[in-house]
Amino acid sequence: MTKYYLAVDIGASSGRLILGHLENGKMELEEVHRFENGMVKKDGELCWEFDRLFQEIKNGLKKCKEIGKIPVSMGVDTWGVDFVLMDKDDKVLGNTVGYRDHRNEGMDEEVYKTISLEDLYARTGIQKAIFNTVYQLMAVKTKHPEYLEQAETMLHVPDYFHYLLTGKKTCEYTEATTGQLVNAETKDWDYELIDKLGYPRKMFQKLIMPGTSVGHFTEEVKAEVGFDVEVVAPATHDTGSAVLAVPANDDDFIYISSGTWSLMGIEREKADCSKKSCEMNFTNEGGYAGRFRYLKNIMGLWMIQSVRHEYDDKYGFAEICQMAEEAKDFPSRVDANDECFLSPESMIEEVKDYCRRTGQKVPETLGEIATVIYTSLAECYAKTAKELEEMTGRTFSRIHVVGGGSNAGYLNELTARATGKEVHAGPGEATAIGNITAQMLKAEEFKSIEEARTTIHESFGIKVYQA
Ligand code: LFR
Repeated sequence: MTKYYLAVDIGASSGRLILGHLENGKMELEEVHRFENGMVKKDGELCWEFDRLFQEIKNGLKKCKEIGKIPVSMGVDTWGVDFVLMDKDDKVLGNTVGYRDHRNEGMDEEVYKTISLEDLYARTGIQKAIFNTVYQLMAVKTKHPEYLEQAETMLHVPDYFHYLLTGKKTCEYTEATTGQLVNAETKDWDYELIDKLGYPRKMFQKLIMPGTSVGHFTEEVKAEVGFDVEVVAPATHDTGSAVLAVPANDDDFIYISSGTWSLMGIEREKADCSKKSCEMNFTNEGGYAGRFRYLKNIMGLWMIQSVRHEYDDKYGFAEICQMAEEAKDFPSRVDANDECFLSPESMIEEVKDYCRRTGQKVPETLGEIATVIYTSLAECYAKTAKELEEMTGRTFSRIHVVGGGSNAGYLNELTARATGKEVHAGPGEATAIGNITAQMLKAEEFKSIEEARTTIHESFGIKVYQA
């Protein structure tokens, strides 16, 4: 009997349910369901539609039943930092606001009244991003203190879906670290910090590590989807899952997990919470098996996704790449890490405006705009690679690009050229593969991460771009 494992991988722009199994020593994937995602405006706030997403998860589960492939286990991964607060009756308090909403503006200054940026970094090792949970909770405390007063439970997004599936409240470690409230040394909630900031201690659930069983389906879910299965937490932070699926076992490389964001960095045994690292704004996110992801957030393909959306999604990503290549000599560049690109009214106007403000030629066509974005991203990668080498005192000879963005051939070429390093692109479904891998490790289908990564390398085509 084939043993299937199911990954529910929900990113900021789409979600999917993917079954994985081993056959003749190779990992095989089968996508059973895919759906759109994105933040929508509600009462003037940018919100996630968790009810709809949960229905999509159940629709995907029903499809597993229909095709007769009931998995051994399943797990959910999503983006980081976002959460729900629930009251004593487990009712969600307020809107399910997403991290790009403007409520966080100015919340850094509010937090620094209690603890400085440097101290926050020294304790957590997490880079400053205005949307980290630590700042979002300050926005709740400032704007809706009644929610914090009523809150009994805080769950991050994957934990919330695990809760809806099983009725069990857990907080998975890798996702929790993104919020900037977990101590990098103890790998547990930093309760002292939580107390200082006036966030109710009781709402933080005990942390569990990836590979831990959460529980079985509730009676309602069982009745609706027609079967029961064990829910096993993967590295529920999508980047954590993606990096687990990087197809290499040496350490002579930098990875880029390329999706809505580009997360560029290396794996490390210990966090670097030094002042210098803080100044460079590198982060130490918690990973599978207690490893750290030392990386930088780069705005990434969000910029292209947003531009594409403004053209009513008329063109596919491959077409946009092609148009960019045709306009490849367009000279302007933007800082792909500038906060102005985080949540602009219009990405097209923001890119044009940036070029205008900085005295550069203003792009007009889709191809020109896309070329500005792609070349700027590649330059940002090159700068980040240098910074990583400076921080570690090492050099790295290649870059592994994993995730959906690894299909952007033109960007891979630009990256190889800008960094002077070989680019190895793929697998595109790294996040789902990493999610499945954590479940397979739990089930002892793999004996070690090394064995899993070798299998991943042998199972999925990897395209090499020479420097
Ligand atoms: C990528 C990601 C990044 C995180 C950002 C916001 O999908 O999880 O790692 O910084 O989304 O949560």
